Amino acid sequence: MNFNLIAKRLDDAAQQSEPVEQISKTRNLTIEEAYATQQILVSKRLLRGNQLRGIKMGFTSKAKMEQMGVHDMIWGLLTSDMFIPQDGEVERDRFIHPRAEPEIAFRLACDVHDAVPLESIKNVVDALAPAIEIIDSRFKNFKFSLADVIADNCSSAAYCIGEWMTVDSLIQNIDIQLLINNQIEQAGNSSAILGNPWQSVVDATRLAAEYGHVLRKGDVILAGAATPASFIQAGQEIKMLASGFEPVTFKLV
Ligand code: OOG
Ligand code: MG
Repeated sequence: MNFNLIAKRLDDAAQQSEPVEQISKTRNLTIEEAYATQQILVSKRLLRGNQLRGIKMGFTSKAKMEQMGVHDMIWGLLTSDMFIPQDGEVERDRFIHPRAEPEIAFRLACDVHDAVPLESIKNVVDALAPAIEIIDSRFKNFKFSLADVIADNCSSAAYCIGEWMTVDSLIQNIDIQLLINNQIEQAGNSSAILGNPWQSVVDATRLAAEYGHVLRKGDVILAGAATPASFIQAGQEIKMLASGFEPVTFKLV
């Protein structure tokens, strides 16, 4: 099966909310091949008129790596059709087996072509915000190898961003909770994200530069979840609380 065919299968799976077998059951893609497949997959979304909105980092915390059984940082692309407005609603039927996880979002102040070190990372970011990501693996039973999940655009499905705050807002060592219908589902601390969520932005710029992906002013970077993800169902209100920030919330309908 060529990359284009794999990308088409994954794109159809997402469009039809029907899971597919893991690629790794029949073919072991290298990491480079998996990212090449991801590119083709995302280009299909762009051809339908969607726009690139930034990137999401994955497996930047031990909690997430252990939950999913993979052990390397990954990155995927966010597109305009994935955006859920704050206090908005999103339909359950758009997804196969959606899970929600608490995230921290960063917004780029300028185009970024090169890797940016930790010392100067705040110069390229103009705002940060609490966020919730919906991940929805296109593979059966939400099971995958590292190459599988990369090819599947890192399970990207939707994201909701709370109120943007200045870059001086404290995001290191803050408590984070994911609530479903006002019950605490997941609790963690932002320092679980690579010791410091800013490090995830540093790694995002490094990986984007390595793969020749230019990050644009206004692009969003999701730093990766600090806690495991929770399955969500129609009728639920999903909320993220981070100390010092306004809550972010949406409904799955
Ligand atoms: C892959 C996406 C991981 C994160 O925040 O670590 C991710 C998955 O768990 O299906 O978004
Ligand atoms: Mg995530």
